[in-house]
Amino acid sequence: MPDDQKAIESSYEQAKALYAKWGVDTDQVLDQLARIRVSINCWQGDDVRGFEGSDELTGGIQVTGNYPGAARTPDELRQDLAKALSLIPGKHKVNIHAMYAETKGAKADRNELKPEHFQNWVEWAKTLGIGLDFNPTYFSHPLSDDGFTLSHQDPKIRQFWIEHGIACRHIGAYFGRELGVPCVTNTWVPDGYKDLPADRLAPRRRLMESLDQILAADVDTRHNIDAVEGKLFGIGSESYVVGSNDFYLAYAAKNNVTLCLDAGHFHPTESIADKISAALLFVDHLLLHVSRPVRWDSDHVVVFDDELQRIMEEIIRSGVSDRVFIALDFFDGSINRIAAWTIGTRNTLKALLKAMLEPTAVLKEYEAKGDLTSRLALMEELKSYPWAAVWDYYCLRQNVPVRDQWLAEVKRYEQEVLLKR
Ligand code: RNT
Ligand code: ZN
Repeated sequence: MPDDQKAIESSYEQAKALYAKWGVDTDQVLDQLARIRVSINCWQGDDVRGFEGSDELTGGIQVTGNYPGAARTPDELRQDLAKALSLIPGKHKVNIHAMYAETKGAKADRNELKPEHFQNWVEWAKTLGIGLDFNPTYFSHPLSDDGFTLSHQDPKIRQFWIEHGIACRHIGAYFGRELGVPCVTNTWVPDGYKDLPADRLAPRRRLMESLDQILAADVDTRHNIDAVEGKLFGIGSESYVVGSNDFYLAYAAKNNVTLCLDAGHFHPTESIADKISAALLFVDHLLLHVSRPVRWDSDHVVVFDDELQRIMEEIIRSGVSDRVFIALDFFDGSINRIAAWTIGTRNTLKALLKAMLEPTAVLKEYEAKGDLTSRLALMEELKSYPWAAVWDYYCLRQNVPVRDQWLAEVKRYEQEVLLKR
């Protein structure tokens, strides 16, 4: 056994003993962590370009940076994703968008997309034992150029997008059926105004009616789970977003669909962590877009910050990990894109692990007894407990690089693959 491995194992044993004193079984925690699938956003790999030949990203989202090596083809994107997945412990999901269809040269507009256009993705996912999630693409298309899609005042344009939404739900069900892991199909539309609207109501009513039509299509809910994602503002929709959080919270509760909370889509001091327990009393499932807002941007690579830890703590403390789908949503073109995936996903898993290692029962007991001093004292002391030793051991056991060792692998891949593109 190499020295390094011995050191990791003995640190783990020490950590295990410390957590055991609080009644936490670290072995069990690692089994629990291994059962969680994080949905990794494919669009980090190609700067949200897709394979439709369009160079322009619209919809009020933006990627900056021109780090070399962005994936240009489906095969390159899958190869890069597979590389990232090999550096991340556990079995996960990959989240794709309708614009990543492969129509093999045939013309298929967004409303004509079919499962067969995603067959390569499914076959690839099967070989890796991962699941797929899906998103209709309501941006980067001529019929979204004036900033409206499902809430457009022109019924023909609305109809086009409704058809797209329905097509995507069928594709989602195909993913779920083929892969044996339900697919979450998430609807986000960019619709909104840069400046003050005279009518806030009518577009919202149209959005509601369009969603009703999309969801009325008969799709097997065992394989496809529908989610809706709101937003506070986008670039070019600063004054008004049709699909706001209030709109979707009410819509999801009333129609029993999954509510998507994107960490970057709220006022700066508002935290999605606090929304989880509130929303889950009224909807069955939540989808999280784990992201990091920085000033006006909502999509920086996820780092191990307080917000990330609060989100994961809420999921674990409330015991709702089977009702919350965890997906990532960020895009940074200024750093190595495989590193971006690896950093963001490993951080998400670390925060989950740290939350799972918490003796929550003890904290809740202090709280019930009114001993808020002990509650705060233990919460703070736990921050410096050796959870990182448990993480290192998990990586070792899952056969992925321990600590920063993954970086050398990414650098090698950059030399051998990315810089040759
Ligand atoms: C945009 C939303 C949405 C997108 C992806 C690409 O503000 O967050 O989730 O980021 O669908
Ligand atoms: Zn999002």
